Amino acid sequence: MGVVNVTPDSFSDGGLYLDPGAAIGHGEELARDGAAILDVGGESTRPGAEEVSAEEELGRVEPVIEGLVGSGAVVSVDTSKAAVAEAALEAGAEIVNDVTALRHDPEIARLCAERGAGLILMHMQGTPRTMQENPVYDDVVDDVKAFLAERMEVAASAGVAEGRIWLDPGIGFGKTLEHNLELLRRLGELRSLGQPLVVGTSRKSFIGKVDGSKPDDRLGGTIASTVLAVAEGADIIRVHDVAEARQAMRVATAILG
Ligand code: HH2
Repeated sequence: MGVVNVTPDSFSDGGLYLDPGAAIGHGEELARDGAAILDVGGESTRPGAEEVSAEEELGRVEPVIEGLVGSGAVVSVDTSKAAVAEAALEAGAEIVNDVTALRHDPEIARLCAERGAGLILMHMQGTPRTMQENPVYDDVVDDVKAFLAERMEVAASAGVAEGRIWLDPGIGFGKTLEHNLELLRRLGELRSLGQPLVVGTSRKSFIGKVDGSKPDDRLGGTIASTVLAVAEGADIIRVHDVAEARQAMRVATAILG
C-alpha cells in the first residue's frame, strides 16, 4: 500500500503533494513501483496534528481519488469522517482506512456495509492531539488485540462482511518506543484474530528514536521493520517508498516460502 498524502503538514511529506496534479502523478509513480493499493489521505494524523473540516479534507482528496481511479488504481481513503468516506467511495475508492476504528464516526461501518467496501480498523490510544503524552498499557499486545477484536465486532454487527475487514496495530499511535518494538516483535499474536494485518512503520519516529535519524532518512529502518513484520505475518505494508519496500517484501516472502 503506497501512501499519497494530500496535506500541508504530514510528518514526512507534508506539502509535497497538495496540488492534485502532483498527488496524482505521485500516486501513479507508486503504482508503477508496484503498489497494489494507493492510500489517499487529506488530514495528517501525526502527533499534535489539528483536525481539518470535512469540506477541506474532501476538497483535497476527491480530485486525487478520481484521477487515480481513472488511471486504474485500487484506492483506499485514509479518513475518519463518514462524509469524506462516502464521497470517496462515490469517486471510486474501494476501501476506507479509519485510524479511529469507527470511534470518531460509527456511520462509516454502515456505509462500508452498504457499499461492500473494505474497512481497515486501526488501534490508537487517545487522539492524534494527545496520543504521545503518556501512553500506558497492561500488556500492549494483549490490549491492542482486545481492542481490535471489539472493533471488529462493532463493524461486523453493522453488517460489514468479515472478509472485508483488515486490522492494524497502529504503530506510533499512542505508543512509546518500547510499545512499538514489542508490538512488532509479537505481531504474530494478532494472527489469531483471523483477519489480514496491515502494518505501517514507514519513516515513523520510533525509527528515529532508535538511531536519531530524521523522517527523510529512515528508509533502512522502514525496510528492517517491514521485513520483520512480513516474517511475523503482516499481509499489507503501508509505505511511502514503494519500490524498495516491495523488493524487500518479495525477497522476505521468497526466503520464508
Ligand atoms: N499511519 C499514518 C496514517 N495512516 N493508517 C493505517 N492503517 N496505519 C498506519 O500506520 C497509518 C495510517 C501516519 O503516516 P502518514 O500518513 O505518512 O503521516 P500523516 O498522518 O502525518 O499524514
